Amino acid sequence: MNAPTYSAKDFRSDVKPVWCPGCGDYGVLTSIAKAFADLNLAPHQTSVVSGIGCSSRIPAYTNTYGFHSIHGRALAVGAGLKLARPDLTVLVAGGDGDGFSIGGNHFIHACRRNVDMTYVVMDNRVYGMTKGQPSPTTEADWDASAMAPPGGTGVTPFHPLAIALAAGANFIARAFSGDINGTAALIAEAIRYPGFSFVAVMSPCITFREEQRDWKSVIRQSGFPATTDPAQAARRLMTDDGFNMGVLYRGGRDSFAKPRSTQCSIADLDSEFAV
Ligand SMILES: Cc1ncc(C[n+]2csc(CCOP(=O)(O)OP(=O)(O)O)c2C)c(N)n1
Ligand code: SF4
Repeated sequence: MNAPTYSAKDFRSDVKPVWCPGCGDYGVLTSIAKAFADLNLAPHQTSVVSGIGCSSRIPAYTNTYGFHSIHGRALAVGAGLKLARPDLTVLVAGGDGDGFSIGGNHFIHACRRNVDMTYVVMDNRVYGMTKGQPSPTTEADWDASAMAPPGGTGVTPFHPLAIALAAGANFIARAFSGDINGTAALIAEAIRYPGFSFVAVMSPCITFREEQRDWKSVIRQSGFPATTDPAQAARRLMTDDGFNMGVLYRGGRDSFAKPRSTQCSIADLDSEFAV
């Protein structure tokens, strides 16, 4: 008998998203489902783990194993899941607030540790769920929300791709939520790539950052092929206007594997807790 093949809709749950109509996260949800299907995975071979935020609602909308965890801790949960179930495809997803603010330290160390999983960040440069506060990726002079200080925060934005590169991520790409097929292809490649893969998706919050609707007219495919040289990747990032989509960097590090001495079976665990 032939192995069953699944379509993107098999990776969608019947829970209807509560996102605002037009939110970029719809496109990312579709791309994730398409990537799983294109990789010929089955729902029981996949998992989606998130933190808290509008974007972090995504496990409810996927038909995979899922864990809607706590704010900023999705990568720790995802790493634990991957180490316990190395056979499972682990995709961690969330927003820029969740991943780079409260979760910033986990982000750095997930890149450094290089567990084989994929991190998809829907970056809208704002805290959408809590109604429009500036996030670590918000432009320093953005003050269009009642939640932002007059004149903006005045603080230089965090550069997630540069931080990922410096901290040791093995695969780094930038995508745009409006390009569903392109984003799905980048996510599929990130999943296939060994080690910690980071896909930064520009995903507009049309409610608190209405001007992000214009992203679709300024994004472009990067004219450069991906590089395996971190110094070249760094130069490109530092001279980039932030609108080049595609794979930036493919590294050569081995994925983190749990040392054999720390591996144990369910029976070993059972015996430890026996009274
Ligand atoms: C410990 C903790 N602190 C603060 C919050 C409030 N909170 C919920 S979501 C969120 C930010 C979400 O922003 P982001 O991750 O960018 O997601 P978006 O809603 O924009 O998709 C914050 C600060 C919380 N839930 N838990
Ligand atoms: S508030 Fe923004 S991020 Fe949240 S669902 Fe609405 S458009 Fe999307």
